[in-house]
Amino acid sequence: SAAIPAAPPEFDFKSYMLSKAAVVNRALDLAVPLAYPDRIHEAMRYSLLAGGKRIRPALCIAACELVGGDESLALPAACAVEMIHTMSLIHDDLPCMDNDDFRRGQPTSHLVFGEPIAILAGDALLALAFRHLAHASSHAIPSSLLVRAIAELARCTGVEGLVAGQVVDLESTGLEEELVTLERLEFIHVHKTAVLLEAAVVMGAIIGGGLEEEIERLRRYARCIGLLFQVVDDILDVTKSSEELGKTAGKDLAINKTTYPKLVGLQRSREFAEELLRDARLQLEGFDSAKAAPLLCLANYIAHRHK
Ligand code: GRG
Repeated sequence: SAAIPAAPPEFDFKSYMLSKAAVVNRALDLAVPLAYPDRIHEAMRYSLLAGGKRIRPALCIAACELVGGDESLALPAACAVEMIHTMSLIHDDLPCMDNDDFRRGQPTSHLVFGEPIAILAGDALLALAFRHLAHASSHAIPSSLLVRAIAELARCTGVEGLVAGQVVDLESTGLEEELVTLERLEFIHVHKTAVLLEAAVVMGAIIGGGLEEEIERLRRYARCIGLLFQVVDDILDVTKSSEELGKTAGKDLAINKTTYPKLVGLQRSREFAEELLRDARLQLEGFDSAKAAPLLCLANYIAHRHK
């Protein structure tokens, strides 16, 4: 479509993502060695190494590289954000939350290890994220920047971030349909999804030594693609559900939950997604276009993915 910006033709996005994922996977593997007590370490590794798309680590590294930092500088922050993401998925899947049986193509942690160990694996990953960030980066990065990055990650994880999103989401389940307003839906999406993408990008920009103005522009970019991620997810939910209706009678189908298409219709949702993509691209315009290619392609990928 005409709305899709042309990324520099020489930039190979797929190879970029695969190579970043490989680097991150290796670092995550090393960050959680098997040790006593075995079961908890196995549980941490089970979820962490299950093969997510590693979008957040890629965003973190790409932002760092964009402002002139090296991949290796951003790697501990990239791993930390993936640890937080993974722990939030483990807790989200618990019977007391979403009660899901599958995640990243395998049975959920609590089904394999039992609820107590799944909860503790989440807790351990939460603590490890900050330990890993503080420890692994301590020699290469000025401590003032590192402290800023740590504060950013903490804010986006806690009661101003993921936790707030989850609480409002839980409070919205079972509410009368008309009480789930666009405002409430947006609050949930921004806090459950956008904040961690924001932390990933902003940490990368801080650690890479970005100027204040660059950090803020990248923060705005991240907020756009974060919300975009969920709007597209909602659209896919609806389009997938109607395709699969009749095949599946699952609780995951969008018919049971509030989505953008439900509130504003499919057409308006698609327009909103295009607006968010345009806004995200706008934030990248001040940067060298070759250097901004990874973040540009990541935005396009999030907008035009099919699952
Ligand atoms: C953070 C202390 C703390 C507790 C957890 C449960 C909870 C609070 C928050 C829920 C957060 C949640 C599950 C948000 C959904 C995020 C989301 C968009 C997941 C899908 O991300 P992808 O597609 O997944 O990047 P992969 O598997 O590829 O990494």
